[in-house]
Amino acid sequence: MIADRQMRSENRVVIAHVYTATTAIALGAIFGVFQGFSRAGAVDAPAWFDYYRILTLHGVLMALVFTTFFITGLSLFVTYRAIPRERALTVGWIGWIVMLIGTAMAAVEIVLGNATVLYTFYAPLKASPWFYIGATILVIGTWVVAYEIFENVVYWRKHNPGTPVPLVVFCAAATFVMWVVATLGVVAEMAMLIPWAFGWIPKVNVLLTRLFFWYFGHPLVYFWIMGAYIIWYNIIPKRYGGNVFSDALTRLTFIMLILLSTPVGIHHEFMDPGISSAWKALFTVTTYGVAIPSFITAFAIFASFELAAIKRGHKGFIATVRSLPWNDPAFSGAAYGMLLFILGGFGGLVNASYSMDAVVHNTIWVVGHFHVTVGGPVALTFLGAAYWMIPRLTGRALWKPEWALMQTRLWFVGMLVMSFAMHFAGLLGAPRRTSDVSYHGAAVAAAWQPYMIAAAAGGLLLFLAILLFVAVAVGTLLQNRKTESMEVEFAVPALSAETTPGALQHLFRWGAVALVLAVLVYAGPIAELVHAPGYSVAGMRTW
Ligand code: HAS
Ligand code: CU
Repeated sequence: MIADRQMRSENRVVIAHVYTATTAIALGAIFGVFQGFSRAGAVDAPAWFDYYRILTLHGVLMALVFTTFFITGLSLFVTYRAIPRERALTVGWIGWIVMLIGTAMAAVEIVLGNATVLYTFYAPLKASPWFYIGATILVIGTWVVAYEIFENVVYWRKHNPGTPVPLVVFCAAATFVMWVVATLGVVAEMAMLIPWAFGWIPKVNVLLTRLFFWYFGHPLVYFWIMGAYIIWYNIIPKRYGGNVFSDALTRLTFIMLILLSTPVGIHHEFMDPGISSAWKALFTVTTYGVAIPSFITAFAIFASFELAAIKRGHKGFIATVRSLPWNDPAFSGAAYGMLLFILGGFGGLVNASYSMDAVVHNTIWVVGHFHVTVGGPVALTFLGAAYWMIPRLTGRALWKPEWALMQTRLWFVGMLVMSFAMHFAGLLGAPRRTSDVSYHGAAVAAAWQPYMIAAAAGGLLLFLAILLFVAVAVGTLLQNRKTESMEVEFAVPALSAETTPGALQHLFRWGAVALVLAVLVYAGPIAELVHAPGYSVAGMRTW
């Protein structure tokens, strides 16, 4: 049994990460609901705080800050609980502080209007160098957290020779192995952007910076979904009395994600010039490859539902679904997230085809797609998991669990309405990232209007859901009612992990293979772009 004092100190580190995430989602939601209303033509951005600055803040806070702090918090939490030991927490705290400093620097620059470059910070849009430096510091902070998790894996292996690393820690560590490989791309990009933003070099190769961005940007989205998968595989089965379907299959899924998350990024650049179609075809193939671990996950999760239902004497699809604990907010958050991901996965497979992407690229369809991926399975699973974590971190009973449940339902409906509307409007040609889509009353633009109003209505439900979430998260801190138990249990497979083949227990070696694979796949496109200096420009501020 690890000492209470030790556990409390660990919890404080995790609380710092998780409540930073909560702050980010609360602020991001305010900017988000504005987006919806602005698109529907119901409000206008004030001249002193333009539409694109608000969009940048929304994207950065939700996609980069909320997700990252939640995943670092979650991963530290599961690692600390699954590998109990007396440990110093200096590294965990340093990680948080460094991440926070980076975030604050980037956020200040955006608020001041020096970095209205949206969350993809594409050149030739040129932000203040301090924005790029802040973002780099945020990434360095995540490496510190990665180190903390890896150190615990090494510790486990040293003290438990021959025993596999606990599955939940394996999943968290795999997520960070993938992340380290992926973030090398953003570091390469920053090495180009920072000197350029300072004016030390006159021009930057725009397409090369975009390529490095997407080398990082796609695995970034898988970093988010792997955070949700950690929860789906290891935490959620306990909510319905189930098991991990298979230890080996889970480890295989995470290893496939380590290998295949990075060499796919050019599927975001199908419509970009400078990269030849042979490379684009290769990236379509790898993109369909990275969908496989998600198909495996869909199978494994439902199989686990079904086995648990059979154990309780229920048979068949409907009985299985009905036997699930839909009134438990931790479960319902994840489960509604899974349902949204069916649509998100479908849209992703559409995008991955060059010819279909030509129809939807840069339309609001893509915005619909990422709201039923990062905003659906990822964010909703995280919010649900927060209802499970917060009492176990603070020792306090959840304040207003019925609000928590209502939050997951509102979010599900809001996201469904908003994303469907965005998908359809996108098919009709409505662009993304555009402040005024009225096009002087053109008939085609008028056809988008009803969808924009539906999207705004969905967005409003999402905003209300966030208010409920923040109320529960903060209310739990303020009230003094103790929780019944702070016990943390992770799902176990029906079969012992000992039967899992040794090759599926490596982490760092697969990370090395992933890096080699990424270099191989990207070498050709990089060589092409290096030889295309025609895309070098001085940069501009369009705001
Ligand atoms: Fe994507 C664009 C392709 C998955 C996020 N994607 C984006 C952007 C974001 C994003 C943010 O190929 C926009 C970037 C920007 O700003 O420009 N995406 C894919 C593909 C997949 C995919 C093939 N995307 C994700 C995930 C994301 C995410 C995950 C975030 C977390 N995406 C693209 C492409 C583009 C793109 C192109 C560029 C488009 C363009 O033109 O710009 C796949 O890997 C998806 C595989 C998923 C599945 C679904 C499995 C379903 C599961 C649910 C299980 C359900 C159960 C039922 C068990 C095959 C696991 C439960 C039942 C109950 C009753 C509870
Ligand atoms: Cu992608």
